[in-house]
Amino acid sequence: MLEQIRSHLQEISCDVFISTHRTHRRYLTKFTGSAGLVWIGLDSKILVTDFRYTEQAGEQSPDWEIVLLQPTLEETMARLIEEQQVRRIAFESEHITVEQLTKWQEKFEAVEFVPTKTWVAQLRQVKTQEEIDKIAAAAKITVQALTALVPQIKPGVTEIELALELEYTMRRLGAEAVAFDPIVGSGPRGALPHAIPGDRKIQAGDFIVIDMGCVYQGYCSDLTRTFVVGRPDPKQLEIYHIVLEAQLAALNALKPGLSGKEVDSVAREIIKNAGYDQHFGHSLGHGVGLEIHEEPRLSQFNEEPLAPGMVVTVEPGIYLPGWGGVRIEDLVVVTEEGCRILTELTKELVIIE
Ligand SMILES: [Mn+2]
Repeated sequence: MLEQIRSHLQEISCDVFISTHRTHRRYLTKFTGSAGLVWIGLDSKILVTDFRYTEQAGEQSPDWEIVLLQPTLEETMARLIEEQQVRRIAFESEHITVEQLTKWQEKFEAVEFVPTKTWVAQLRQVKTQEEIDKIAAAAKITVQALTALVPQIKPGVTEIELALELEYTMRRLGAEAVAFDPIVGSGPRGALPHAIPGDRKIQAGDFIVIDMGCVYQGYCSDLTRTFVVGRPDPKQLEIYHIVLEAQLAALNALKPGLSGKEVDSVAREIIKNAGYDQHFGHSLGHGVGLEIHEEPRLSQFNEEPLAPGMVVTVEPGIYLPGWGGVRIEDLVVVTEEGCRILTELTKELVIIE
């Protein structure tokens, strides 16, 4: 991946690419510390970090030259700029504050700071086998935790209690953290796509949307299922099966070469033909990796072709204010022929008796 960054550097006549973004730093160097600067020159690769982390950086990033940050980031950069005779520095305009940039420009008057976007985010879209294995392990923990929760879903239990149980189970199964606070939306609250679990008690007749994920060795997972408490009524069955049909059709269609927009459209058409397109107000899916939401998007705004090794969610939903909602989400890896589901768990409507 350094070759791509170096070729970008040559295209815009820069000497160095720098990044202070934590996730990018981890992706490029494997260093997990909370502070540091990645410095990639045409023939140098340096990780600048402070006293707290130099030993850890040496262990995690043995192929990188580790430079001690001292006494400040700017003083350390000044030494590197001098040593390497740097004239033009490429920086990440999406991740550097105006204040930081102004400080650099004032301190290094002879250096030109050139804004760049998405170089690392682009690289991160296609996962290595090692990354896919970690995401798959996170997905497996997530599936196990939700499976273990099902017998505990019953009238009288609150959304908060269910969310807490999920967090605890995922950690106990080996997750290092939750990827995001679990979403548990019961009854009418299921109409909020990102419902914050509350004191509401589960009742007979509820649909319950549960959306959850964990982090395993830095990598995230994402899974949603919708359950019904007691016998579903005809409207619940209708909505559930429209969402399921849309989800299965998108999974079936998903393959390299199709754009995020095309895959989104497969699901959106089905929901539209059923008359509920106004109630599917989010995109079909998103990339998952070191971050829970990353490129590529399965949305009307992504016309880039998908490629093998990308990991995305497929999560159509229908949300009816005052009534409730249904979302069904799987995490998949794009393969040569189509896609492989990492969150293997039934999608038949599970009826909680
Ligand atoms: Mn998701």
